[in-house]
Amino acid sequence: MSNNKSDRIFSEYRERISDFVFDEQVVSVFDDMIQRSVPGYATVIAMTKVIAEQYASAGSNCYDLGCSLGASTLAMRHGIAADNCRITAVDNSAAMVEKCRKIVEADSCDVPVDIIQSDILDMKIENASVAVMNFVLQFLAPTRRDEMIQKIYDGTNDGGVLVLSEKIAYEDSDEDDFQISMHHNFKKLHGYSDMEVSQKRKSLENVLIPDTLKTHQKRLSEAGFKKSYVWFKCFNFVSLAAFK
Ligand code: GEK
Repeated sequence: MSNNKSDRIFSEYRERISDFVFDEQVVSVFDDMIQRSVPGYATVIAMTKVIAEQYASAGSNCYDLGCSLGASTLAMRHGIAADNCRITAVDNSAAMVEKCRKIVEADSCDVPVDIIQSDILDMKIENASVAVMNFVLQFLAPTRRDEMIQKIYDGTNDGGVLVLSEKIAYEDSDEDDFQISMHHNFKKLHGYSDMEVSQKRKSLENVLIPDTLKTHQKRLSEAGFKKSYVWFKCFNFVSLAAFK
C-alpha cells in the first residue's frame, strides 16, 4: 500500500509560513515528498535491509525510530534472516502511525512488528541488535540529541549496529553553500519550484537543525560506540553505521 499523491503543499504563495509539522496533509503526500526531497532516500532504505540482514541477531529487537510510514521497518522486516527477532517502529505523529499501521498490516512477513505512537525520547530500548534512525535525529531539539544516542547505545547489545541517516551542515561555508545549492537543484529537477523550495526551507528553519558530520561522530563516540563509518553520502545527506 503506497501513497502516490504528489506533494504540492508549498506550491501556493503564503503570507505567513508556520513551522513544519507531520500532520495529515503531510502524511497524505509523504512518499512523494521524501523521495523528491532527500537525495538517495531509496538507496538508504534499500541498504537498511542489507545492514539488517547482516546484524540482526536471533532473539533480539530491532528498532525503527521515527518510522513515518514504515519504509525502514519493511526494509528490515524483509532483510532479517535471524530467528525470533521483533521490530518496534515508533513515531510521535498520530497521522503517521495510523497510516503506517495500515501499510504494515498489508505486508506479509513472519517477523512481528509493533507500531507505537510515542516520542522516541520516551521509548525504552533494550536487547537491540539493529537500531535505525533514518532522517529523524535532525528533528530533535539539539539539547536532547546526546541523550537519544546514549539511550540507543545503552539498549544495544555488543556487536549491534545503529544506522543513523541525517541531513548535515558543513563547517566550511563555501562547501555548505555548494551542498545546499545542489540539494535545491535536486529538488528543482524533481519538479519543485523555487517558491516551493524556499517556503519549505522557511517552514523547516526552526524544526530541522542539521549538525555537522564531526558533531555526529563525536556524539556517537562519546556515547560509547567504538566505530562509526559513513557508508552513504550524497550532497548534504549522510548515513552512518555505528558499532557497539
Ligand atoms: C523513513 N525514518 O521513511 N519522536 C518520534 N518521532 C519523531 C520525533 C520524535 N521526537 N520527531 C520527529 N519524529 C523515515 C523518515 S521523517 C524524515 C523519517 C523527514 C518523526 C516525524 O513524525 C516523522 O514521521 C519522522 O520523524 C521524520 O525512513 O520527513 O525528513
